Amino acid sequence: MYAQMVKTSGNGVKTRDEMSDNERAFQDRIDAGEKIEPKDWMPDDYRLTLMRQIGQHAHSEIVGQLPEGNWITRAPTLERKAILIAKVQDEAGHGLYLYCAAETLGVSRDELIEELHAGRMKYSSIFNYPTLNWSDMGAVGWLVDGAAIMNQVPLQRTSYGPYSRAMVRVCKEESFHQRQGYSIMLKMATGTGAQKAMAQDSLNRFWYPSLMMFGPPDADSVHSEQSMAWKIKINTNDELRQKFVDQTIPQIEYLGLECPDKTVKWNDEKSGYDYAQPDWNEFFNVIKGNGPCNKERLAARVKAWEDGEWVRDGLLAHAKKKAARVAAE
Ligand code: BYC
Repeated sequence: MYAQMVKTSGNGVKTRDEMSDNERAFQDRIDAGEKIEPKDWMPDDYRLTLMRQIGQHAHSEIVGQLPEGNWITRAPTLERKAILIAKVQDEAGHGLYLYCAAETLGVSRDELIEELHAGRMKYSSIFNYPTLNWSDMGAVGWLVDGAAIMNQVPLQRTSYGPYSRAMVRVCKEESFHQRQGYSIMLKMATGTGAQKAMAQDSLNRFWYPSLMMFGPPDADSVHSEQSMAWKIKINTNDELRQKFVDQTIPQIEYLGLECPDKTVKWNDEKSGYDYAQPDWNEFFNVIKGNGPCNKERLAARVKAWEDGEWVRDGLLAHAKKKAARVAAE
């Protein structure tokens, strides 16, 4: 159902005159800042846009466990290991809240997972880059979770009730993730020369991919206009990217590291930094499935799903037996 319906979405923003009575009343509720709840009437495209965005967000959380999970066994201390396990576990929880929010729109979790495994649904481009050493755990927490929060804080005000409520909890946990990442970076950047060089190398590799997390430039963003009219998105991709750069440059300076973008310069007029765009050809290539780790990530998810079949079967068999017992009483 998801795949068939998505083909019909993305038809552009309707003017008030083009809207049906239902659509006009719906837009009025959005404009008045009301939350839309699962049983309320909503335009098909609103439902589809949310299924796509929340579904892809859920997939990002689950796939996002892989690059960090890779380092649990090699964390340098017991404390760092415990923190990393907690963080990776949080991501599973975020995936769960988001799949549940998507289910309230009428798409099952199994269906969304099938779409992911078939390569028809996306997940965040960032997770197609490898984590090569321990300081990458710092860069991921600091930059990747930092970019995620920048995007998710406004989403707490998104118009769809279940999504906005899921975001409240996710944001609280993400801010802990961001701090644990910065704490690793601080330790590395103030350590030995070799450790500082590792921190710099991680920043160099994760800077541009982090900027890509906010999506293509506004001029190339197909969904932004309609999503913003429906308050599914609160800010444009470029607005959030700018806020991220403005927040991160002073943090780089505090670490005593160098921004890989040598053109970064404070601009008094716009009260923000001017910065270089990432390579957008690379981004489009990554989201088409051709990034450094796309195949590996998807293969890991498919294997986990297949390996877990006996658990799902066992739970279903148990539920069936229990229901039969209750019925016989
Ligand atoms: N990666 O019209 P646009 C996290 C796609 S990670 C892949 O601007 P939209 C975490 C886009 O889907 C963050 N694909 O789209 C952190 C569309 O293709 P489709 C996850 C991308 O939806 C640490 C096409 O490009 N967060 O949380 O208006 C550990 C055109 O783009 C990307 C969310 O998902 C990308 N970076 O705006 C674990 C937040 N960017 O779908 C986990 C919620 C764009 O038509 N999502 N595309 O085939 C959003 O806010 C929006 O969906 C985006 C994109 C800003 C990402």
